[in-house]
Amino acid sequence: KVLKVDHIGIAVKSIDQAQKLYREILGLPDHGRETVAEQKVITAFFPVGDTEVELLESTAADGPVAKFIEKKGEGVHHIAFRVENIDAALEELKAQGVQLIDQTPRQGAGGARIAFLHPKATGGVLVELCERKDA
Ligand code: CMX
Repeated sequence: KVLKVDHIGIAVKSIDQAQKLYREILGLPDHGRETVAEQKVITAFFPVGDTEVELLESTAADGPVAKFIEKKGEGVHHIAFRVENIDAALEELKAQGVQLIDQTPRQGAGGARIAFLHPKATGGVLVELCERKDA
């Protein structure tokens, strides 16, 4: 079951630059930075109501976010849906024949368990499933 939009991921060249808008101009609280080394990104979370904006900056020229910006420019990178049980959600999607990038969950920012659906199955939008212990 999808509970809500957990966060919207936005690919930026520089979190330091982009945070000016989110923190200083829009006045959103800043939940700090976290490096997800395995995915070669630094993330910055800004809560908005009961969801969050996640800025993503690449830590390497060959990282997925750097490649995304090279191809499409800065912009919305993914939408993450919070699910109750990510293992059950993935099994259900597999049973329905939905193409996945991740067959099993991996570690996301903030200790979440995450998995990506293939953009081919979602009309070109990268969709992430996300399970958090604090749900
Ligand atoms: N939006 C739309 N399409 C995308 C996409 C995006 N953000 N990222 C990749 N794609 C497309 C690619 O263009 C490619 O399409 P084609 O097959 O037509 O060329 C296809 O999806 C597969 O992409 P890929 O890069 O070849 O596949 P990988 O398995 O190597 O990587 C992915 C896919 C999505 C995991 C990776 O690109 C990515 O974005 N990883 C970073 C994830 C991230 O943001 N991590 C931080 C998360 C922290 C958190 O949210 O908790």
